[in-house]
Amino acid sequence: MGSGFWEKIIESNRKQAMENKLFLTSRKVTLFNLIGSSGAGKTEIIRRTHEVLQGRFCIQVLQGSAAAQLDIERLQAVGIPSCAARTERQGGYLKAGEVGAALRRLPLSPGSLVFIENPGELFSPVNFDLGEHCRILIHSISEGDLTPLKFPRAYAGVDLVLLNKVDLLPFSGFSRERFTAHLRQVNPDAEELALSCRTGVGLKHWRDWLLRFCGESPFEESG
Ligand SMILES: Nc1nc2c(ncn2[C@@H]2O[C@H](COP(=O)(O)OP(=O)(O)OP(=O)(O)O)[C@@H](O)[C@H]2O)c(=O)[nH]1
Ligand SMILES: [Mg+2]
Repeated sequence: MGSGFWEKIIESNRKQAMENKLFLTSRKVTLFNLIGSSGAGKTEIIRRTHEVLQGRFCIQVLQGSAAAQLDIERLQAVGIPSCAARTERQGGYLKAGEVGAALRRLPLSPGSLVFIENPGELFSPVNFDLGEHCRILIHSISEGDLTPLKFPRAYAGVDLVLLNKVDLLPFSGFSRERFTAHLRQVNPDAEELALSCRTGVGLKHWRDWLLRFCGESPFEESG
């Protein structure tokens, strides 16, 4: 496909992303784009984040894949409003227009944090701006430590990498040093936090990072 094809899509997406930003600002809502391959732990991280925030923020979720009904039910079961941003008929990658329409289907209130589960973005030819305030890449230990070099565009475009499933480190041959070096090659500025949804390690640091990002003070008991 010629570059004109992508230029048109990117330009139309840019306008929609601007509209999303205005919509979010007017409602005092913060939007996080959680990028990560299927199984990296996006839903589990959202569920655990909801637990450790202990009601301090209202969390809501947009599913960026049409095959997400099970995740919607999983999240709703623990009181997290969630809806799909795409239908089976929509091809290609998640775009700002779809996010804008889906945001209007969530019960947003001032201070809400919305997470997009975005499994397709790793393979997308461009980093689509969805109007988010922060792009976060979820990388799980089982994906190995070479992935930043395999998908450099995806890793270069994020503000934070959450290294999930660190409980699997002893069984995996994964090297944190190698992973960080590969990440630095493609994105010297990204922050990196390690956690495990299974054991809970690192969840409080992640929670406090989130609070600081939203301009709030951390919980008293954090250490
Ligand atoms: N051992 C271990 N397993 C985890 C951890 N986090 C998530 N899992 C498991 O990994 C599997 C996938 O997690 P999900 O949260 O469904 O992954 P996802 O990124 O939302 O996947 P999609 O919605 O398909 O894109 C589940 O079986 C989780 O229980 C972790 O920290 N450690
Ligand atoms: Mg999921």
